[in-house]
Amino acid sequence: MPQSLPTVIVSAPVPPDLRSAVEAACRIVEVPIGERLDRAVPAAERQAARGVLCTVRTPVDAATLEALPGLKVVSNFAVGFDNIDVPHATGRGVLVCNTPGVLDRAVADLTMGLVICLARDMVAGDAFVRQGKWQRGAAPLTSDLAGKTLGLLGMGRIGRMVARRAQAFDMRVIYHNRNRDTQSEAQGLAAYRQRDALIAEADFLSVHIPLSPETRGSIGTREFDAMKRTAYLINTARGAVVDEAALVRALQEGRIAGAGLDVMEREPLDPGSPLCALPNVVLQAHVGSATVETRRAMMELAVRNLVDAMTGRTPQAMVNPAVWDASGAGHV
Ligand code: 8YV
Repeated sequence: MPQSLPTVIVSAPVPPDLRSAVEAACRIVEVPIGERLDRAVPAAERQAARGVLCTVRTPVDAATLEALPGLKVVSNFAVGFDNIDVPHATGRGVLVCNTPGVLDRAVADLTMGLVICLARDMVAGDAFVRQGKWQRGAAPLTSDLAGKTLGLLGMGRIGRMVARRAQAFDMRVIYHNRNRDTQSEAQGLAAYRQRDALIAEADFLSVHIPLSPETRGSIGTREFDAMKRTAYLINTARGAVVDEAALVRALQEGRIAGAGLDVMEREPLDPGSPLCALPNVVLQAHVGSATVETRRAMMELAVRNLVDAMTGRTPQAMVNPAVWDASGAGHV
């Protein structure tokens, strides 16, 4: 008797050709993006599900994991995995995969875009032209990037990619990371600082740390008070690592110069948010990785991770590889 294909839940924007690659090895149950799987998936399909392919908008928390008792693999269409309760997944023998590496350049590009936008006041500059103010005189002067200090809070793949770009703009680059990146230091890419020193010294403080219980709200009043009044905060990582209410207060009171934010505590951001009323803030809609090329590379990796795990091949990018090591090719 032919063996039936394993069931996978797909809640992600998979293009047709990659969907065919999944369908060659799996039976797909489609769920709208962002729906809770423990509510949106019928009971029989929840029992049958062995794999999940989802975006960061799908919570894979304890309740979801309990509701999918046969689950073996979650392939996240993202490098971040704060939507997934990884310790709980590991405890249940569920392998978690993500998409590191392929989005570093796109996120680093956006980070530098925000730095340039703030230093050169480009949003105001655009309005200056459109509103005809140019007819009455020259636009206000702005600031050079050269010679300014970029402080990278977090020196992983993306942090390093930002450092490379900042060097090309003749910025001084300093970083803080839990573990020292001696290779980057030796290459002259960035100099190490203690966390407090980094925050006090940076003209642009750019966040590149993952969201975890330890980092949630870890950049707040204390940090904003320690920053230069002329400094900017850039966040292309996760909104919730910043205490957003404290950030709004610091911006409103002029205790820091401004912020460039691609991510917020709650997304999509409510246009009534005080952030939207602040002229010294540049906002983006969580688009760090949102280029055609990068999203394609992310989806190829996410699909490959899923199909590999479902067919007994070691996936390229595992968050909790111990789960795979424990069960190997017989995982599913
Ligand atoms: C989003 C991201 O996940 O990779 C990450 O961690 O935050 C982004 O790339 C993207 O919206 C894809 O869902």
